[in-house]
Formats: sequence, structure tokens, C-alpha cells
Amino acid sequence: MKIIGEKINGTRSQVRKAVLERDAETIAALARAQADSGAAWIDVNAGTPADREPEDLVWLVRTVQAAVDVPLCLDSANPAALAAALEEVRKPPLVNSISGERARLEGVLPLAARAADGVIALAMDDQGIPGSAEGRLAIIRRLLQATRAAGIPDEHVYVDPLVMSVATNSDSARVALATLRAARAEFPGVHFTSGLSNVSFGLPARSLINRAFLILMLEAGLDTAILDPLDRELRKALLAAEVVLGLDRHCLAYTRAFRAGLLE
Ligand code: THG
Repeated sequence: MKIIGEKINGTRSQVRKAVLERDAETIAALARAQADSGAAWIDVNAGTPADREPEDLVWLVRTVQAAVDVPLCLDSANPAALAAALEEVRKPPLVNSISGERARLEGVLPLAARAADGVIALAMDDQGIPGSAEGRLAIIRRLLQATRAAGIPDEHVYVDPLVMSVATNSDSARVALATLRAARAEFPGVHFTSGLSNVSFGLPARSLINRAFLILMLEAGLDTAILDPLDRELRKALLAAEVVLGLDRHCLAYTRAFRAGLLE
């Protein structure tokens, strides 16, 4: 499982404040901590109004790249912000994201096809997020048609089945799991990702819910996840589940983590 570090997100008050005040040290510290904890990409989401998002996202990209060498995951629906950020990246990033929404397909897909290492494709469209796995799968089929038509090989596409909080909809995680299983059977060449922490919004002891969900999603075929790499218990559970599922050859990552003192 490859990890996309979620912490540089303008919906978080610490990050929002740092972006508005151009507090580079706070952002750099979050970038370093996540890279040191094994993030393969750092998600950057300015979360500011569309008119200032291009400037803010460019500042975030520059600030993170001054601190770490890890590639970025550019988290925005705004083509202008993504285009500006793509001018700044040193390494080909992930673009987060396209969806079946017309504006995103028209505005973001061409940028991703030209300049990204991969593109995240959300199972939603202009009608919203379907309540059923079948509805989401129908969107995923259309998205794969579009990425293939744009010349993007399937192995550069990261399908996101989308998960909302189980606090507001008790079927939410089940539908994400069913969508993942069905999409994986139909499109064995694509990657899968998920904004894992969404599942626990509004609940106490969120990390525990995140852990249960991560392990189930791993078994269903998730191979990347947007999560908090600083959550030790989550990473421990992930290492153990990868051993149990035979995904950690010779238990190498697990024993290495043990010797590094990470499993205490
Ligand atoms: N899919 C894709 N991209 C996404 C999401 C997704 N990007 C945004 C989001 N969902 C994933 N990122 C986050 C970032 C933070 C939190 C949840 C999802 C979060 N933060 C807590 C808070 O702000 O209160 C905890 C913060 C903390 O203390 O660390 O829950 O689904 N493709």
C-alpha cells in the first residue's frame, strides 16, 4: 500500500491559517513529518476560494518542494489552480481529481493527460455521488473511456470509489467496498485509492474506525490511500494486515518496522 499524506489540507484550521499567513515553516514541518513517516506522495489542498486558489496552491507547491523530495498529489477541482501548480512541480505529480462532472472532465483531464504521472478518478458526476455500487460503477466505466480516449494508460489511473462518513450514512463504507470490488474485477489494470479518514467524520476515536476500514479496503484491493501517515496505530495495523494478506513478501516491511521500533 502506498500512502498519500493528507495533512496539508486547507479544510484543517492549522493549514488554512498557515496558507493565509504564508507561514512556510508550519507547512514545511507537516511535509517533512509525513515524508519521514513513509508518505509516497504529499497531498496539497489549498481549500481557498477559486479566485485566490491558483496563487495559494502555487505557494504550497513551492513550500513543500523546498522541504521534501516526495512527489505531490495536487488536490483541487479548479483547472486554473491545477494548471498553475503543474508549472511548478519538479516531479510528475498525481492530479486529484477528475470525476464524471462535465467541468472536471473538460477542464482537468487534458491537464492530467499532458503533465501528470497519474490521475485520481472519483465515482461521482453532475448528479452527485450514486448511493449504489452499480451507479458508481457506471460512472467509473465512463471515466475509463475518457482516460483511455485521452491517451492515459490504465496503470496511471487511480479510481476512488468515494467514502462518506458512516456517522451520517451507515451504508457508506459498504458501498465503497462493493464499488471497489466490482471495479477491480472489471478493470484489473487500474490503481485504487480512497480518502480513508472521511469514513469517521463526526465520530469519537476516529483512528479506530479508520483502521477497521483501511484493513477491509486493503483486502478488497485498495493499493493507495489518502490518510494521516503520522497515525502510528493506523500504520501498525496496515503493516500487520499486509502480512496477513500475503502482501508483504517474507514479512520484510513488518520485520524492518519492528527493528526500527515502530511496532511498540
Ligand atoms: N478522495 C480524494 N481526495 C480527497 C478525499 C477523498 N481529498 C480530501 C479528503 N478526501 C482527504 N483528506 C483529508 C484530510 C483531512 C481529514 C480527512 C480527509 C481529516 N482531518 C481531521 C480534521 O481536520 O479534523 C483530522 C486532522 C488532524 O488532526 O490531523 O479528517 O475522499 N481523491
